[in-house]
Amino acid sequence: MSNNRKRNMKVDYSFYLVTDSSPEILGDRDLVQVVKSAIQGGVTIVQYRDKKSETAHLIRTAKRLHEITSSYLVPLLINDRIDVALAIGAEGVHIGQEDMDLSTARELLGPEAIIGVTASSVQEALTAAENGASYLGIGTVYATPTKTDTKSIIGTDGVNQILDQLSFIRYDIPTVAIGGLNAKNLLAVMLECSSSTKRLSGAAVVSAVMAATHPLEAAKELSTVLRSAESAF
Ligand code: TZP
Ligand code: MG
Repeated sequence: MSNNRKRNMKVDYSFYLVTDSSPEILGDRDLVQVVKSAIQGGVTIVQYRDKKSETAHLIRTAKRLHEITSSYLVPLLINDRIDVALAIGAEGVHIGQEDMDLSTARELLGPEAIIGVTASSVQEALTAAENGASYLGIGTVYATPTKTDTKSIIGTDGVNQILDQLSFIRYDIPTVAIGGLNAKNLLAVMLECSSSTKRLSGAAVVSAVMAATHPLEAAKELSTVLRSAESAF
């Protein structure tokens, strides 16, 4: 994608899909088709997350995903792998606390790239914000079978501690909650994590869309919930 096209892409973090290629979640379906349906259902930003496949497979799949996401003007981020993002010209990356450090990633990807960082504590959030993260993925909100190696289940209290501190020192950085979110609990989470001074920019899901029998319908339902949360503010 050309740099101009990237610059014109306004980033909408409201409905953030993280992919999962494991057979338990994806079954025998085609990842790209599931992502396409999810975008048609309202997903606004996509992270390609695959911790198992080899580099050549990651690059092939990321290229296919990028063709689809670009055609809907939806940004594509790559989990962990700055090299894969560079290879296919993705809009950015998402990195955790154990991945490449933020400033090195920023040097490699440039000022326009979207670089998201996972934060589970106030300290992690402030450090990432100070070092130029484009947005924060805050969680894990609730325990989830999708990511069992997570150290930190922080609940909505933990999310609120981070949002309160960011707002206290007036950091205006987009924030997305992640972990165990679904159509049943999403509205409550969005409302619990908002006040007159703070608000989540969006919610990220894996299984609520990727494991759904009908990803388009599942995405539509979540999108409706997110819109009703927005209109409640
Ligand atoms: N990071 C924190 S929790 C999580 C990631 C990638 C997985 C969330 O998966 P699900 O299925 O939406 O609970
Ligand atoms: Mg990572």
